[in-house]
Amino acid sequence: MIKDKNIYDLVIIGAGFAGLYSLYKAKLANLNVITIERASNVGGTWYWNRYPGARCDVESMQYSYQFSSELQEEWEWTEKYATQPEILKYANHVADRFNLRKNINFNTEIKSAKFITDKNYWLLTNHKKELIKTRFCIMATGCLSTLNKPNFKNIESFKGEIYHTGSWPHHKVNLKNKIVGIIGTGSSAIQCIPEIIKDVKQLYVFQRTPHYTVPARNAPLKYLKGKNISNMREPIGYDNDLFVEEVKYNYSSFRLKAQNSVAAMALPINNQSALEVSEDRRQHVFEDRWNKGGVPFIAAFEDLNFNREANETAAKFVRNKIKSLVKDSNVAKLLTPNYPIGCKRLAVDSNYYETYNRSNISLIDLKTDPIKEFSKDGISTSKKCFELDVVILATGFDAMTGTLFNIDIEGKDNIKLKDKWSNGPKNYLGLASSGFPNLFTVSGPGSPSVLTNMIVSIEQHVNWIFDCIKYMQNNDKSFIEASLNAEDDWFKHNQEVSIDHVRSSCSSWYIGANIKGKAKNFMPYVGGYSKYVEKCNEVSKNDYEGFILK
Ligand code: NA7
Repeated sequence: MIKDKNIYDLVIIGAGFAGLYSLYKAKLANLNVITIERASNVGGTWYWNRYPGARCDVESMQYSYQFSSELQEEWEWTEKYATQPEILKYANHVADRFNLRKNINFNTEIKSAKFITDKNYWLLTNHKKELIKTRFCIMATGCLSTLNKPNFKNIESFKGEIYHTGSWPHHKVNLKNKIVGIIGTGSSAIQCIPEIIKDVKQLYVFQRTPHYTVPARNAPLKYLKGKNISNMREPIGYDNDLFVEEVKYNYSSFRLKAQNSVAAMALPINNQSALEVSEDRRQHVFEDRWNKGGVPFIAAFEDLNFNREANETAAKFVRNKIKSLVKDSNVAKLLTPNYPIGCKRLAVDSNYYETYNRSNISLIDLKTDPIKEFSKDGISTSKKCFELDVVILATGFDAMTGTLFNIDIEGKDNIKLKDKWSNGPKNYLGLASSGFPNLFTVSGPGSPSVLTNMIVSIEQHVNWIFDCIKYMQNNDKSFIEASLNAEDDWFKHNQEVSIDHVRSSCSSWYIGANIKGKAKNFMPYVGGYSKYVEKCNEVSKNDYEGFILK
């Protein structure tokens, strides 16, 4: 790498899990590196999403780094699904344990990034208009970090408090005895509602589309703690009877199972089709998965994601559960989705449906009674005015591209990323986009990212990027750019694999449908994590085939 003390080797944008691991790798490689983070501390999405009930829907023994066996060994998760505060504590622990903080500029936002072709560096500008030069840039900016704040008429006139689940305040929000309205019924609302109902006087849930959710069956993790460890079992993941020590004893084989899977998670696998078993057997398998809890429900049979008839058997099972759990049949009907299960991300909850049996909750169906406007006192729908003390927007994110577009990124020949991607994000392997040399995205569009266990995907991307930088150093290269052909082929492949997949069967943030005017393309790579990794490895083995190196 050409040394010029005014030019960083690498600038990493973001100090969430992708940014932290990138920084760790950069320091290991002795690069002159700085990380820039708009928040006042590390954690990324877990720094911002502090709403009541926020927790990960991937089990904590899997949603954790594996690059350091010491870290893996010493960290003790307390619950099967970690809460947001515990995950944030973990991110802070990682930052301290690996001495990462001194290379992070907090409270700093990058506003623009311009590639200076003749000098072969990126010129970044922060919110204070300071300039930063760097050879390489890693966008560790997260997939769900730009809020979707729908433009409700007169929202600014509301005199009560308004919060968004995705940027919840750091102080405790007092909802005791308040009349609260929550807009949205995605994963965030599904986690939040059963928590806040305990405090509020009355909760109005404004629902546009019902969401499928399965019970988490969260529980404290079990520790043997000093007892004699003999006959350690082989862990498969989501097994409620396992002791943490058993997982740790076999951690590498547990992690390998995740590596070889579709979603980068060790899941109990069933290779049967839902259609080749008897009705009794099918119900038994669904019931068993429902009782054990979590996302393995959608892997109950191997064809739920591809065969609509098979998918319908699972959807019907959940619809029947809603009917049996929600006492008021009209409410149950409104909570029942009519599209394939697993299209929108399957939510994982604790007593979501049961919460609708409480006396202080009302469900408003925005399909038949849409929001007309806000007033100083609350929300008016076409049929009624709701006086509210607090409004919670659980309306999600401008996912995957929103945060990249918030930075004015300009590549070679004055191409802006926003213009290049105006018909949807196009890049090679989700790692780099033609026209934007020496700039990598971690778990961006075009990679499995949000369809997988994110920490595993992040580590794979970051490892690939640093292997690539090392290869460039060893081969005297200072310029890498995805070729147009390679990215066209990858984009085509991406769209092809998504056509028959259940994820394409409804409107969701995966295709940008939640944001007005956003191009509608399937953004994450749905072809499966292990296949994707194989492709990445093949590319690097073949001297970065599909990239132009100079
Ligand atoms: P989601 O899953 O995008 O959910 C947002 C919810 O907000 C969803 O129910 C939307 O209804 C609703 N929404 C969005 N805009 C509006 C307007 N204008 N009016 C009424 N309702 C609206 O976001 P989450 O934060 O819950 O979860 C995001 C991810 O975080 C999740 O997938 C996990 O990966 C973790 P819609 O379904 O669009 O009709």
